[in-house]
Amino acid sequence: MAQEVRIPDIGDIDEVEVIEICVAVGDEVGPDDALIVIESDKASMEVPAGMTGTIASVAVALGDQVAEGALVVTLEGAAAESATAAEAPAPAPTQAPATPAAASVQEPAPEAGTAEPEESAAAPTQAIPAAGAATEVEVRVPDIGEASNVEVIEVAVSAGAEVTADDLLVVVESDKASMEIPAGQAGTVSAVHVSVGSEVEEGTLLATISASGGATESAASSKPVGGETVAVQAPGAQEAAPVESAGAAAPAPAQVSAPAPASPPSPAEVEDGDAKRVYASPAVRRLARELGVALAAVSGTGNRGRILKDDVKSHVKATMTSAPAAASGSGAGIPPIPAVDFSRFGAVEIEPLSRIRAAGAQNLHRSWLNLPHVSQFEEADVTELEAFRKTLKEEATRRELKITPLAFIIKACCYALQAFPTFNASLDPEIKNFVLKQYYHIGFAVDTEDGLVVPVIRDADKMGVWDLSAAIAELAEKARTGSLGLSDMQGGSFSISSLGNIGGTGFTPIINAPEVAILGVSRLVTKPIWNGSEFEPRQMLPLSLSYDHRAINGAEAGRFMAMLAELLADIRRLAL
Ligand code: CAO
Repeated sequence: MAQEVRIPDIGDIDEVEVIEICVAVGDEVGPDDALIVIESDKASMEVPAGMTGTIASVAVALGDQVAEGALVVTLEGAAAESATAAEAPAPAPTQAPATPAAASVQEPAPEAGTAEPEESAAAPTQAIPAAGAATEVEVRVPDIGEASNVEVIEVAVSAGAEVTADDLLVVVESDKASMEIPAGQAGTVSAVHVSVGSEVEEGTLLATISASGGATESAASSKPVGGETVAVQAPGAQEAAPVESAGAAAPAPAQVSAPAPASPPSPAEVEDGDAKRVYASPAVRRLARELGVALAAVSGTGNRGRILKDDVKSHVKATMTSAPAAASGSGAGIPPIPAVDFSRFGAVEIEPLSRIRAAGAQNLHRSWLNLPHVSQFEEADVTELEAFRKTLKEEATRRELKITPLAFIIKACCYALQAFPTFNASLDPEIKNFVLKQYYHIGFAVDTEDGLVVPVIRDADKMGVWDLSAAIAELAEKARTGSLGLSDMQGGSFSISSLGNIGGTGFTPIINAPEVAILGVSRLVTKPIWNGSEFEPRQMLPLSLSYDHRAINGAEAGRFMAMLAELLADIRRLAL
């Protein structure tokens, strides 16, 4: 037999608005599943099914104004889980399962409890005195119906904040409803007595506000707390009648109520101020917490800017999609570079990055963000090396090879890496161990039309200069014809980026992580070098080493580079 689910007791409110419909005909629901979300001007509340069954019809639409007892849905095959829900005799309103939710929709009555209502009832209080006199006002949790312990899920102010009566102080949430508690009093927040996660109940002190005159007068229950402290229950119905002070001589405690906004906050109100006020149902807040989403960052597409579940999901999707950009732009809290419409400034053409360039960009940025880079500079006197290299040119032609400084540099690097094993290493992910490689696979950057690639010469330490020259030529050719295999680019233990054929006096290459160092080579120049008695023209090769400072310290880098310079200055040392 079909069962009807109706709007439960919503306290003194005549009508509330349907702001979310969570089910459709045919949906299977359980007792705790929300059917709809309704909202008054201060609180939103889910109406749960209260029983298990299949939705046969939905009797409300978005935006409907509904009153207690209004039909929400009919359920087929309903198995009553709660007596109140199952009974549901029309036209009597179906009572939702007794949850704090129902109560929390109830607007707090002016006379409802402060911390010690009985005293306030007995003790007459006085309205706030003349404008300009600073008065401490306590803001307490208003009547939240039957809910005994609700959780503070948002604290919108901190000590020192200036607030108006309508400004949000905290948001509390029970299982089924969330409720915003406004300041109720203009002034400066002197102290906030709760934090996110605090469990509060009616009367719990939330904040103290130093009100400087002009507070709303009210006869809502209050109690003198001593000195100039007064109590305010927020949100309370307005009540203008001031009552007499108990103590004529003492600074007059006063009674303040929080004027209720006439209508739910507009999107503008929701986002007013620095701390964005979020406007979302408990279910949405719960979802956001589960997904670790800060609701303040989500744009609401619901009525009046309300954040819906779909908005939270879209936000997560958008964040995930932009993850590479985040990693390369905003991941670890790095603010992204805003998108600019350059066509405003002149004609532009969009050219997609090649696959190699796009992948390279990710790798480079990942390394840049993860590794603390330091660069060490050195100049090697390669006059003798260059003279020797020239003598080899003829033989190189016979061998159909080109012999460049790079082959000697690779040879010298292998030698220095053997002397400094931590340069031929990686750090383990926990940064607890060096992984010292017993092989010397040297990568070298090759500039291709599609972008930068880094083929690897395996066991470079075992090769002579001719073999190295052949390997450079072969791999560079493969790189430029796009025929490098994966294995040609894997396993490097140290890298070299040579711009010597292009120019430049020095640069800071980015480490090819998880390697810990990379050598940059710039264009050699003939310079006057002081030999002790005169300036002599010498061919100087600018070298730069970028290293991961977690793995290598500055002194080690200095020694490594000094050794490299010595080796290149006198390549006979490579034979030692
Ligand atoms: N100073 C002066 N001349 C140099 C030099 C240097 N440091 N290095 C090379 N040269 C000369 C060579 O001797 C050669 O001239 P000769 O034929 O007269 O001897 C000429 O420059 C061209 O050399 P090359 O480029 O053909 O050969 P290479 O071994 O120096 O470099 C390769 C090979 C593949 C590394 C290079 O072609 C290349 O692609 N470099 C770009 C690397 C790059 O883009 N790095 C930036 C990466 S971002 O960090």
